[in-house]
Amino acid sequence: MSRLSILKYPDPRLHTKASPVLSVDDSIRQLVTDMADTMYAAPGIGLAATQVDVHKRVIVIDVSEDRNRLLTLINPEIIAREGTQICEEGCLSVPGIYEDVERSERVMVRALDRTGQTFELEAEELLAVCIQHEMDHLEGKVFVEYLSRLKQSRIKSKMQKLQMRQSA
Ligand code: GNR
Ligand code: NI
Repeated sequence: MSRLSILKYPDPRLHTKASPVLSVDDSIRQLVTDMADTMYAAPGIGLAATQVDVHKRVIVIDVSEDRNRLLTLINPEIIAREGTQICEEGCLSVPGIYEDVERSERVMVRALDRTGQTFELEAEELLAVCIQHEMDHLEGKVFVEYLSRLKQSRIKSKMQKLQMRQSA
């Protein structure tokens, strides 16, 4: 198990579109283990491979209270969605920023699990939000891109100042 470092907005690598996983092999399972370790340590409720600079369609999520229900989604697709909800979101790649984002209320997702088997999952509430947030990362999209240009530029300069201080 090892913890991976998380890219911070506005790192341009966060805008890379991830490629499908061609075969769920041991290297993918190792990536999943390391991503889960990184997510639990952060702590966060989800992590997309994009955030650890691996541009493959792999997501880990755990929205359980006891942090013992790891969900792995490989090559996820949303096959149905309905309704809308607004949730205050945060992101491990944009630390300290929490803003409301509108998402679908319920989603039906099809994905591969750690063994390469296809499964379907119906999600609502926070899990549905998290799945949509993580799938955006795989498309190279960070949640702040839903905010006004003014908010985005304020967040960008705040993050840049923070990183200047941290690297000084
Ligand atoms: O830890 C996280 N919390 C969270 C809260 C509300 C909506 C989405 C999220 S995902 C985030 C972890 C993260 O950045 N995943 O990409
Ligand atoms: Ni995120």
